[in-house]
Amino acid sequence: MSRLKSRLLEKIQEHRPRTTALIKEHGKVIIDDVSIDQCIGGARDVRTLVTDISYLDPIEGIRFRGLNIPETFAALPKAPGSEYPTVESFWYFLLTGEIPTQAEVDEVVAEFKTRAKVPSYVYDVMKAMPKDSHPMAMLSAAKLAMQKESQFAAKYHDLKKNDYWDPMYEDASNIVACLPHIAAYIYRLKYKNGNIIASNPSLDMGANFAHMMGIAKPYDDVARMYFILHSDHESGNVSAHATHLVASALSDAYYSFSAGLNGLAGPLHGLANQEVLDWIKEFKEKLGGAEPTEENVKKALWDTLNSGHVIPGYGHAVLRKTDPRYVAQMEFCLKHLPNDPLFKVVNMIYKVAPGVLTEHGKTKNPWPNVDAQSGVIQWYYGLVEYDFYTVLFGVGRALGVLANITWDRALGYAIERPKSVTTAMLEEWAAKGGRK
Ligand code: HAX
Repeated sequence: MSRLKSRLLEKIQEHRPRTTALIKEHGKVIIDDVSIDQCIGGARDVRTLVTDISYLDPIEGIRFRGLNIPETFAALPKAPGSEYPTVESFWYFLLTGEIPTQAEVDEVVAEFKTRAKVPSYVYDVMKAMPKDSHPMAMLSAAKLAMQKESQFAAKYHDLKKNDYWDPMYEDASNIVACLPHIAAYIYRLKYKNGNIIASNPSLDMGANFAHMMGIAKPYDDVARMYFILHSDHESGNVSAHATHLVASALSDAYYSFSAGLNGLAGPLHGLANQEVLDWIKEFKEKLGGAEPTEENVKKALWDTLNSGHVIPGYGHAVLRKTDPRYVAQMEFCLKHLPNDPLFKVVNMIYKVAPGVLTEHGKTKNPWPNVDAQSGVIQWYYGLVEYDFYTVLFGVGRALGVLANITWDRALGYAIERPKSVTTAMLEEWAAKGGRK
């Protein structure tokens, strides 16, 4: 057993009595109540999920295993000559909650190379899809096609519930290791005439992804930063929740993660990074060569709102301030591409949009989220095919959601089944002032 897996097992064994005690000794303690607007309005703020992988505070933003973004970047071992930690070190951290030593990271890097075996039929599935298929449909189809590789599906009949986490961990690790290969393949197949670049087994995940994409340094660090930043946002967001929900039926990690990707592909969720670039492109076309100014940005934002659409990259279901993932990427831009014209437009939108959205008066959070900034960096390094951006998000998101469902199985979380009510019931309880 690898050091990561045996450490994970120790952590699971330490953790199990806490979950058992909560259910057995404190199971009936009330932690929340639910109002009609939460019931109709997407269960916002209703506390009915448990995860220890990450926690999202409305003001402070994300903490991965207790560390905020700068703390996470500072604490984890870096790739040689790199500003950012390896993705492999972050995977170890998400699974165990511990900062790995360099030797432990090296072991995961080596292990991922043996796991990164994408069967040839998966490439055939992607090749067989229509040329104009969305890259997210290709990514999801590739993952779903690989389901027959699932160790969980093959073994669970012969296992006790306490051991389910083991093949789940194996599947999760294999998916994480294979994803950069599949993503780079989609990119080169779709946008580079199928001119595929073979993997370089001497590189860590971030560097190998940059290599397979055909993008020079420091794109290796961009990849590491991007995958880590997009990994997790506690388990209530659509992609994490969809993955968790499907896994709760004991569906394996391939089925579950493919479902998560399908949710990520929605414009209110991960596809927003594509929509942001689309919005900027349309805005620039309308300017017809004129320079962007705060005035014309403001007018374009109002035009979008008045046509009944959302401003992509702004607002959040939980956050009530600028997303720290936005800030982390902005700091990267300030260091590496401060004079980039697209970065300047994005900054101009940042200056104007919160005021416009506040005046518009609908959104609870007028500040930017991760997706408002992420495309700029990709564009700067030559990745201008922006319908690919959500695939990058998906590769990162795998880390969080797959660590999460491995722990779901370890702690024996139940099949998810919230209760539905009818409109007539809500009307009756509304008239009585509550469900009495
Ligand atoms: N532009 C215009 N209106 C907005 C808005 C925005 N950026 N954000 C929210 N609103 C509107 C909502 O559409 C809603 O209007 P209705 O009452 O007419 O339905 C109202 O403000 C209240 O919404 P809210 O409570 O503030 O926000 P929600 O929790 O319902 O939704 C969303 C959160 C992220 C979906 C929302 O802010 C949005 O649509 N943003 C734009 C799309 C986007 O950037 N999505 C990515 C979010 C981050 C993420 O998940 N990345 O993957």
